[in-house]
Amino acid sequence: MLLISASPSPFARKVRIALMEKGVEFELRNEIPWHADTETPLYNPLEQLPILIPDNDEEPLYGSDFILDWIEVEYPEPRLLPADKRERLAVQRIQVLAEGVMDALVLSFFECQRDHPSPDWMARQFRKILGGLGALELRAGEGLFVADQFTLADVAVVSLLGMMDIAEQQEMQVAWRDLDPTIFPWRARFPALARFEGRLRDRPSVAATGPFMFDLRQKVM
Ligand SMILES: N[C@@H](CCC(=O)N[C@@H](CS)C(=O)NCC(=O)O)C(=O)O
Repeated sequence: MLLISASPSPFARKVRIALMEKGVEFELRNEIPWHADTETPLYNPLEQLPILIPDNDEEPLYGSDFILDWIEVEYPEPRLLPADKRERLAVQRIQVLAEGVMDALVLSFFECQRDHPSPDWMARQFRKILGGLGALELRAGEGLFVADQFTLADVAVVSLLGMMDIAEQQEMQVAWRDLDPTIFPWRARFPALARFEGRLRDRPSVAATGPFMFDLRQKVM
């Protein structure tokens, strides 16, 4: 099985963590989906990573949540979605929040690549990032997100928080600080999320998938 991934991508990291948790072997190929020579459009008409290419003749899979659903069906153990339907909905609620923040983060990152970023657009995405992280902060207890079981909720939030580290190291520092000087360090602004990340940091699937920025050499915006 081949996973086409991008090294900083929180969407791809979710899939990597899920495959590792289930002990599924896969080959990892990192790509930069914005470069002209990327193979991304060969497998995904939406031109986005991650893409999972199963070993059999099945079609390539894209859309990280759909890939996670597929993995849960094909490799049910250990479960990353609780059997209890209410707990399952609780997991999905956290996934929606974490992934909404990831989307706003990516939009914000690319707006910063423009010669003249739109202040209104930046402020709008930033509000979503603060709002989403604030909502997750309120829901982060002192254990895992839902019940006592490591689930796709934890996978989504820990992947998002890795992206916050990248944002803190990149030019988002400047752009976001102008909007709210208290955003960084994010661990001080969102202490419950910081403690959550600390509890999971040494888990093998989390430790092995730490994100790092790629070298974006071609102009995107
Ligand atoms: N909803 C998609 C989002 C994936 C996504 O935004 N991937 C980024 C990399 S982090 C990408 O490939 N972007 C290229 C593009 O949108 O053109 C998913 O969950 O897989």
